[in-house]
Amino acid sequence: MRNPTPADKFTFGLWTVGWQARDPFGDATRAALDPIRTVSELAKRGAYGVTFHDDDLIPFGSSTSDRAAHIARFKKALDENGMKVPMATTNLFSHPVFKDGAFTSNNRDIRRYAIRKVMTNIELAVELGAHTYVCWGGREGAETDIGKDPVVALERMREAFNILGQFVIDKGYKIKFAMEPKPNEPRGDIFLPTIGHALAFINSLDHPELVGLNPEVGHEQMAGLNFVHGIGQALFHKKLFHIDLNGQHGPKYDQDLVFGHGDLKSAFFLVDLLERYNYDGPKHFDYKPMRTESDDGVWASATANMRTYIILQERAKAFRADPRTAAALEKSGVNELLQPTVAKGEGWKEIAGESFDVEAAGKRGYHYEELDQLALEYLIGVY
Ligand SMILES: [Mn+2]
Repeated sequence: MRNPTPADKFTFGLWTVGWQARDPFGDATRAALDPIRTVSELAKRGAYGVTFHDDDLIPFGSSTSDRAAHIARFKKALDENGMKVPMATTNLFSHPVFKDGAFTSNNRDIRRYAIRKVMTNIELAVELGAHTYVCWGGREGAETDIGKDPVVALERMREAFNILGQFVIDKGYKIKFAMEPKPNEPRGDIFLPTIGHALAFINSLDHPELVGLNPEVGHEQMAGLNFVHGIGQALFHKKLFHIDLNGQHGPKYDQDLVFGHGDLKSAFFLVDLLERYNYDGPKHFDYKPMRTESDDGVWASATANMRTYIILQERAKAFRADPRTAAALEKSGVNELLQPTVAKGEGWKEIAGESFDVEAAGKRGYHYEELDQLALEYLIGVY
């Protein structure tokens, strides 16, 4: 396989490789990583850029002069390593002030503070050249259904996105928002838990054109949903603004494994879909190196994400190019789905007047078993 290059547009959050591996049951197992080192280590391995939450770069509560110093040395590292910042986001979940949410906190002053915190970091994101601003509402939810009226909470969520939309319009910023759905964790239940919920919500905004999605593999799979279908719907609505790639083994806590290290078959079909539909945004890895790893394991896991994507890309391409695949797709009728159900000029009357041999059509086999096995053999490299 070839090595990753910036042309692949692989990006990593500072918080991913920088995760110190604190979990609900244990302390940190790794030292803090200086973002400057992260930028150079990732650049060395062929990444295109990095992304950040405000607090990843500028410790919460920093003075104005400290903030400026953190930004200056980060910018210098980006320049020296030719690394980009295509996306940024806000930490609205770590500080205790956000324990009941940010845009949907029951406390109005907290809601206003949260919007202000986002606006401050959007200014920095724009300065660093980002075109996407991710919004993950990790604490926007509840543990008890009596604690927050879900209809009213969505009203407040809409207010926040409308204000932020107006903010970027008034400032003339070329940045779009990408909502990241997640069903639960850290809250018992989170509002807008899936791609579908978020898509419906976006249509209720004053400027829906400014808001799309940043779906994450594990977040949909935590809810037992098919990520490939979710991405299919995001593409259908032209809302795939960004993507978070990682791995997850079905419905359980958010594992944030390396891409492909969960449901590998789903990862293969995902890459196939992204490549066929020419997704050209960043391929952003939002994962956590295992808690067992020391520094070398962290960088090995960063490389693993990129290698897995490229391997799956090469396999998917070879699979599609094989005449046996074309024949199997034909046999299964996959291409028949491309044909509109009604021809030009036809309508319900033509359908109503038709006769059809139901019994004969019901006898047809679709040969998906052969097709699926062929895909699997490509995936595991036996072809
Ligand atoms: Mn996750």
